[in-house]
Amino acid sequence: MEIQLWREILDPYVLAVDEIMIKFEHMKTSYRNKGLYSPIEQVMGRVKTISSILEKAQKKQIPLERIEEEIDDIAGIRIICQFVDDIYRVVEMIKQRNDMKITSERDYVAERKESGYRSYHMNILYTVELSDGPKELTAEIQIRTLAMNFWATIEHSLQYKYKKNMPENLKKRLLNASEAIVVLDEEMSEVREEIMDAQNSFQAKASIVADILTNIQNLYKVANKREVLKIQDEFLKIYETEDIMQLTRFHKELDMISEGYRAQSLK
Ligand code: 0O2
Repeated sequence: MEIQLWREILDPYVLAVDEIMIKFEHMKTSYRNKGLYSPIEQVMGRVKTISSILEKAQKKQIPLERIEEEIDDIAGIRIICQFVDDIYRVVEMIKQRNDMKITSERDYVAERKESGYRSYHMNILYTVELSDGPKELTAEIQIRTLAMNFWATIEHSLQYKYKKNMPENLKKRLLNASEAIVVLDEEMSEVREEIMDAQNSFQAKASIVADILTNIQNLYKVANKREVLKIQDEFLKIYETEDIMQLTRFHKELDMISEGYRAQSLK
């Protein structure tokens, strides 16, 4: 197939990956903006390379004209979570969406592959709007923890290096490592509440500080400069104490001051 034709085939998948990634990134930031823990830690995406498509087509004996129908991971999205429970929360979130129609799911977290690979796979139908109208295409979403991703990345490079001839002792070591990853994920889940508390209070503090700084910046436009400098000094003193209660109280007081100026400006 000519390069130009490949470009025509792959372009809609590039758009799909970009759009889907933005949507998941938005989910992540909307949790964080509310000062909440996000089950999504990281979002990645890629369109399969031409050589990788050809390799898969050859392996699965797919004729070139049926590539789009038969290869369902031309568009691939990877969602990385901190904890195993988060994987299932993300799965539920995807199921609630109207713009992603799930066609199949494979839970390699509950039942890992022979290689030791663990991840949750979902195939979806997604519609992109092109210059000549809408196009529905398939995409694969892989959802896994940071630890599962670490294992899969290393194993993938070794698979690439050895092709089908991975030495038996290396396969065994990878299986052992995969078991260690299961234990690591379980251990992390045990301390999940504590980790989440720490992260939640970090997020909450970050969101309060961001709000305070925006308020101070806006006050510079409407209030007396000396008064704003006094507020700013007070904020810095409270910030240094690292006392979240004091910071929250200051945040509320500042909100009232800003509200007062806003009301005055409307008169
Ligand atoms: P790349 O480079 O990741 O894009 P199927 O068996 O087809 O019904 P499955 O398992 O979802 O269903 O499909 P497939 O084609 O075996 O695997 C799809 C993708 O899952 C792979 O993409 C890998 O990303 C990942 N994967 C599946 N099995 C393994 C494994 O044993 N080890 C690792 N590291 N990854 C795996 P590709 O095609 O490898 O390409």
